[in-house]
Amino acid sequence: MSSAVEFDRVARPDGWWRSAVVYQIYPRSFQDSDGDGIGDIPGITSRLDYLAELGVDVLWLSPVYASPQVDNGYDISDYTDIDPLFGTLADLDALLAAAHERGIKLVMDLVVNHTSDLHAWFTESREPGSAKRDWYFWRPARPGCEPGTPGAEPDDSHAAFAPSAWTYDPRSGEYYLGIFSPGQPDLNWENPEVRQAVYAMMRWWVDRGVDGFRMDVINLISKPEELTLGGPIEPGQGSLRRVANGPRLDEFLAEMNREVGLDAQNLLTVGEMPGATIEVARRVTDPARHELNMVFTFEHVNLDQASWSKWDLAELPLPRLKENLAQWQDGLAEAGWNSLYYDNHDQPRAVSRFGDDSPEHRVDSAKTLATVLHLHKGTPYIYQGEEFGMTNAPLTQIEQYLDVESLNYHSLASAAGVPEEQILRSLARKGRDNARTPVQWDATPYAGFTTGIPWMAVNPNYRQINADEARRDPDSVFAHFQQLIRLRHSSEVVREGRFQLLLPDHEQLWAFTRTLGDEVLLVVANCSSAPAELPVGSLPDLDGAELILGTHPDAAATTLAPWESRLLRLSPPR
Ligand code: TEU
Repeated sequence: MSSAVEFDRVARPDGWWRSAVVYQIYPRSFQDSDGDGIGDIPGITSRLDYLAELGVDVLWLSPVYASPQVDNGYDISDYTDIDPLFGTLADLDALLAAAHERGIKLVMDLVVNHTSDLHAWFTESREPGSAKRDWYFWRPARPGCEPGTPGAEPDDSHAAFAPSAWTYDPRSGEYYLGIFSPGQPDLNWENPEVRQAVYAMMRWWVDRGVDGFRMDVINLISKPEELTLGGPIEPGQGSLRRVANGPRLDEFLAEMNREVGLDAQNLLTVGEMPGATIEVARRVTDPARHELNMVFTFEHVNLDQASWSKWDLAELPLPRLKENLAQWQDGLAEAGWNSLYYDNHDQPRAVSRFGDDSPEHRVDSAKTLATVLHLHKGTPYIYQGEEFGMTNAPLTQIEQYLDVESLNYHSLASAAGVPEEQILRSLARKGRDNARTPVQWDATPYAGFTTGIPWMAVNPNYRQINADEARRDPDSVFAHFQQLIRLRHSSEVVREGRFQLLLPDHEQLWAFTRTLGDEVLLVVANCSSAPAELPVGSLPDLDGAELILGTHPDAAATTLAPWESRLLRLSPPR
């Protein structure tokens, strides 16, 4: 690997990430600079002033490493080089320096549960008897079956994005494990050589000046001893649930922390953990254990489904969503730390999923959802475009879908006889493609994202919904996010105050307090598209309360308008 280039590092005082707001960039859809229709690193650098104006502290970059793009970069073929699609290492260094100049930190996406099948490690591992054979999971065909014939896979597990988690390799006559897809073979973390190679790569990025890592499906790296994933299971999340939170997870994370100096250098670490429970999160984020700072839970984004297949749609009553976030607040109140998010590159747009993206209510519901999330305790994550209320895209035909997960679901469900309109309904509501349409910068062609033809169609509502319009409107969603970010920076009670859910069963109102010493903040939010009466008797005394941030001017009315929210500072106890 080339020598590290010394960089001026921005200060990273102890626990700095507890008062930070992180902004996730999905580079492919953020800003194109060279007209090829695909976002790139120089494009991100050109938008740093916008991000500084928003006020965010950290950028999380989805993968820009060398990759054949089977899963849009979550299949890495070289961890220490940049894919030409996105630019060069020099471009990345320039972005890092320019971000640091603005006091903005940069966190890389670490995808080390698996590599690409084109990674040199895997190419070597494919050779029977090679020194890297044990860097991946290889198994013989099922007993009594001819290798390479249908049904000869070691077991019947599906992959998240492919019919089988096992792929036959004629080179050795054996099968390798790819929990996500054949293009993403799982690394064998039981092998210390694998772990040390990952740690060396991480140190290389730290020496280059990055400020931390978002760790992709990091709770899958320790897999159950007996690897058989069991019988036929639902496509998608099924396999993950069988291999998550294995017996050596804490050991590996603590070793990584030690070997890379994650805590020693005050790096931000957030582990994406499908299938993680509060108990796992409390352990992993307990500062005394020196594993990770925080995790991404999936519980709240798996509630609007009738089974553990995300495509099996279900309505989500507000009390269930409130309850789940409150459980995580309570579960990590004494030790550990929450991350706070609604959407990312894998989830549909928040305002369409949890809010009301109609022209009448989109702005207020985007603001109110943001107030609720950012006033919980933890580190908030903003996904590109969320800050000005970008919505799901009008995806009505399978030809519009590009994501490997969507296309795999369509293929499997069609083969299983699921009606096309039912498949398209599920894709429209939950497909990852919703989050991957180009960022809508302004009302010029292709929303200012590219001067070429965008890799994915721009949402046609870009003329009404774009960053330029939002920045110029003092009552925009963008302006609301700026205020929320400023609050987090300035208010100790927002950062550290104890959380208490109120009105848990109310179907419209989301209400809670944050308390630190004598200071009590109250959030009361109407998360519905109908007016809601304030149950004054069931709330703290509002007499003398001060409106800190609201969506509507009249903060004294006893009826909340649709999607009206109020952040109030209660008068101190007399
Ligand atoms: O996602 C982890 C994961 O569980 C995904 O299957 C996600 O839950 C699903 O797509 C929801 O619909 C991470 C990355 O964020 C994702 O983009 C990658 O595809 C995946 O890991 C494999 O690296």
